[in-house]
Amino acid sequence: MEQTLILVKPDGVQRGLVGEIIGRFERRGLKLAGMKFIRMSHDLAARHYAIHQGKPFYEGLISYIVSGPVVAMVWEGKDAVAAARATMGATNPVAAAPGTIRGDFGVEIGRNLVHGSDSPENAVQEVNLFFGAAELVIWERANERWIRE
Ligand code: IDP
Ligand code: MG
Repeated sequence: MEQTLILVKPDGVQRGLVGEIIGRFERRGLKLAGMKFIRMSHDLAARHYAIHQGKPFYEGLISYIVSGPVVAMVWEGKDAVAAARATMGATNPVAAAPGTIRGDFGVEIGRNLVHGSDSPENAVQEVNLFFGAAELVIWERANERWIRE
């Protein structure tokens, strides 16, 4: 089953939107496999955002992501990466559709509330960067057959 790494970024935590954001992934039908509340180290931030190194927004992105605690989660399901990205909305909240997390709660690309892996390959890397195997929970969801055919 595909997994994706989701972060509630520091603005989402500070604005009291943790429950709202988690609820959207829950209601979507994705299944929670791991969750922790952490303050990201500079080292973890640099590894997580290595692909953006050298871009004009990189320094601001790193200082933003380490500026306060984040909720790190692993959600799983069929096409979990694409489903989560659709639930998040476009990177720039101004362009994000109403009904998405970013479209409903954001206005600024540098304060866009959530991170989600952008491909199944990157999701594997990101899940392993944030979670050890022992931190991921294998469990049977009682209503599974009403969510998945
Ligand atoms: P994504 O989060 O939708 O996958 P990416 O292009 O991977 O978007 O960028 C990572 C993060 O970097 C974005 O979520 C956003 O917080 C920040 N970011 C991206 N582009 C810009 C920009 O042009 N200005 C400021 N921040 C940006
Ligand atoms: Mg990205």
